[in-house]
Amino acid sequence: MLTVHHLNNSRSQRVLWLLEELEVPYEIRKYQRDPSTMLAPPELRAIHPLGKSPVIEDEGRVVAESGAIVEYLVDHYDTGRLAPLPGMPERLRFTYWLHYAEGSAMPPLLLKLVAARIASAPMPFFAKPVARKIAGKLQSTFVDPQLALHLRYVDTELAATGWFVGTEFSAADIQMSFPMEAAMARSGIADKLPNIAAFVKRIQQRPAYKRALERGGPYTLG
Ligand SMILES: N[C@@H](CCC(=O)N[C@@H](CS)C(=O)NCC(=O)O)C(=O)O
Repeated sequence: MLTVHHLNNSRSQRVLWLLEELEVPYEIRKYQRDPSTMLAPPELRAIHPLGKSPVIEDEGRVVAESGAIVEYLVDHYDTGRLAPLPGMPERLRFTYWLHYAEGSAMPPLLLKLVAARIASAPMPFFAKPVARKIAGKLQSTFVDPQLALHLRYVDTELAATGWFVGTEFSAADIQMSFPMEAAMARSGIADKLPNIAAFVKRIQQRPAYKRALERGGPYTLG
C-alpha cells in the first residue's frame, strides 16, 4: 500500500488531501518535529537523504518533493478529473502552478518567517537591537515588497474563476494551498487579498480536505 511519511504541521498535509480527493488507499507514518528547532527527526533520512517531508513510497518507488509527488499521483491515479491530461492546452498552466508554489511563492514566505524568528530569538540583550534592525531592514527592503508583488499577482490570477487552472478545482489548487494558507497567516496583507482569502475558505470546506486533517493531525497554517 502507498505510504506517506508525514511530518506534523507540514507540507505533507497537501499529499494526504490529494490522496483523499483521489480516493486512493494509503497509510501514514507519522514523524514529529523537534519543538525547539522545528526540524524533522533523523529517522526520516532513512527514507530519503534530505530527511524532509513529504516523501511517499509506492510500488517500490520513493518520491520526494511535493510538486513531483502531486504530478506522480495524478499521473498514476487520476483520469483527467484533478489534472488536465498531458497534451491538453491547460496542462502547461497546471505545470506552471505546481512549480510556482515551491519555486516562487514559498521563498519570500519562508524569509518572512526567518526574519520574524531572528527578531524574537533569544540572545544577549545588547545584540537584540542590532538583530531587530537587520531583520527589519531585510523585511522592509526585500521580503515585504517581493511578497506583495507575488501575492497581488496570485490574487489577480484567481479573480476570473477562483481556481488556478480553468474553471474547476484541480491538484494545482492543492499544491498552491500551502503557500496561500501561509500567506493568509503571515504575509501581513491578508486583508488586501480577497481572492486568495476566498480560495482558502473554499478549499477548507472540501470534505476531502477535512478528512485529510483528521488523519494528519493538527495543522496550524490551515
Ligand atoms: N520543497 C520541498 C520542501 C520540503 C520541506 O522543507 N519540508 C519541510 C516541512 S514543511 C520539512 O521537512 N522540514 C523539516 C526539516 O527541514 O527538517 C517540498 O515541497 O517537498
